[in-house]
Amino acid sequence: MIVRDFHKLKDTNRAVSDAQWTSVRMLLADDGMGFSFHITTLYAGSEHTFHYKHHFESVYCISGRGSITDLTSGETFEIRPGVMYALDQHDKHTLRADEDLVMACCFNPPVTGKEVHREDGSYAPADALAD
Ligand code: 9YT
Repeated sequence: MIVRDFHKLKDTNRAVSDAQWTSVRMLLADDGMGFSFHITTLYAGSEHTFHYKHHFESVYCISGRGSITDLTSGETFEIRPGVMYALDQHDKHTLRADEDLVMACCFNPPVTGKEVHREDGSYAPADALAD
């Protein structure tokens, strides 16, 4: 069994940040679960375009308000506590945080922890990250 506390992990290298978001990786590829599990906070007023071409991702809103636009269909959906979206088509999307958005996210295949967002908004596939 793996038991971890967000409040302890947020001060370790499992917390990854840039100016607009921070993400605590509760589970990563080397935990062997077949998915990674993240608590991601997108800061109020920020906007993000992501395109996880090599991963499926589902995201559940714990707190905050914002929106997500599917950049293929042009549809926009409100994000509020209780709402989940799943990027089952590797959907390119823009997220907007009207307030700090706290999201629980799962990635399949799991993120290794070494990824950085590439210019196209994707993370490289895990086999491209081998040392
Ligand atoms: C909300 C969202 O897309 N989170 C992605 C995970 C985060 N960028 C991370 O942990 O890398």
